[in-house]
Amino acid sequence: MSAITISRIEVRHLRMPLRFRFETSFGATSEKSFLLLQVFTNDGSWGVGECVAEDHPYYLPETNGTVLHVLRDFLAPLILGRSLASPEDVSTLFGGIRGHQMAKAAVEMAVWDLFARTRGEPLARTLGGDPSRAVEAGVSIGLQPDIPALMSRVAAEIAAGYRRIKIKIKPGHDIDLVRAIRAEFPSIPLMVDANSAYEIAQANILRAFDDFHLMMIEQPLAWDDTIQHARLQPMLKTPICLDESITSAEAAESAISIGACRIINIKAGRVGGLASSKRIQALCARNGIAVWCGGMLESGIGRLANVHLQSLPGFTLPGDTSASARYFDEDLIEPGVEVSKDGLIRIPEGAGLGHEIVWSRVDGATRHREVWSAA
Ligand code: OSB
Ligand code: MG
Repeated sequence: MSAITISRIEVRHLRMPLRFRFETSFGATSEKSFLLLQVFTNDGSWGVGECVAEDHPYYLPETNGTVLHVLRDFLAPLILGRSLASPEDVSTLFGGIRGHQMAKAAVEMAVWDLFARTRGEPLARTLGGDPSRAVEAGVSIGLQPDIPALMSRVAAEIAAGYRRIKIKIKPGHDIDLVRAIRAEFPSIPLMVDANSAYEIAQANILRAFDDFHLMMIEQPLAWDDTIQHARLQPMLKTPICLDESITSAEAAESAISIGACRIINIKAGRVGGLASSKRIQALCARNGIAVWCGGMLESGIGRLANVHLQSLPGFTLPGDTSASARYFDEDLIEPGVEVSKDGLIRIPEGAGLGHEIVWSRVDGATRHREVWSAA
């Protein structure tokens, strides 16, 4: 495989209306506001990466503002004009910059797409995955105004074929929600995500979930405190899954070594990219830690990257990758990501991400654009 040199980077800020209001313990949104990054070579080849940062630092510290700053002032100058033998070179180049995983991942994922397109193969193959694998789709349901509203959402998603239901919880909106769902759906694969809304002093609430055979509790405690999760896990029968706390392969290794979780949610954007995701997946496989692919309400572009990532063998649990049409009236890709009646997603066979990007729609959603070129 010949080396690739990136000569130009184009970043855009897009806003797209969501088809529903999505509420978590850290806030609510009805709009997807994100950065899209395209890398180009001198011969006109390109790749695209979607950044998972949001407008605010309530999920993790990065924001669209910090990402744009770090991209413009640090990451773009490091990568422009540099010869890359493989996508793995990107994280090495960025090694001197601490944190800013979402900013790094946006560049890295665009470079993976560029390599895959250049080779004329699906991203899944470039990643070393099995492109014939069927991806099991789960769904993440936000906090609802009341229990009847939640029950109708759950029923609709089960009817749509999703293989696992995740609901968001927060103090005061937790056990009652699970009890109501279990009364009507005693055996559906079910889990909860607290987005760090609890403290270990509330372990009695979290222990009450043990009666409802949940697949897992996702990130119950602080985003930056795996020690407390390690204290909590032996108090529960329900496995703890970490999301926010896993920001790198090193963080995953530490969390596993102290027993802070039995399951890990991998989001390429949160862990610095796809190479880091691969490393975490392999580490988890060696340690008997189950893995699934998280989601960040991505447009079709980031959504397709998540589909390809799940071609890797360790992704044995249904992920938060749902159909494009669930989120957007008009996604940025054609066709959208589709979920079959039995809850499966097929990995696209075309080069790179594999579906057409509708650039007129990208243009329509763009609010700001910057272009940086090699000196
Ligand atoms: O915690 O997994 C999370 C969305 C935004 C920020 C954090 C999370 C989520 C989701 C949505 O749960 C998953 C999806 O449907 O993309
Ligand atoms: Mg989560």
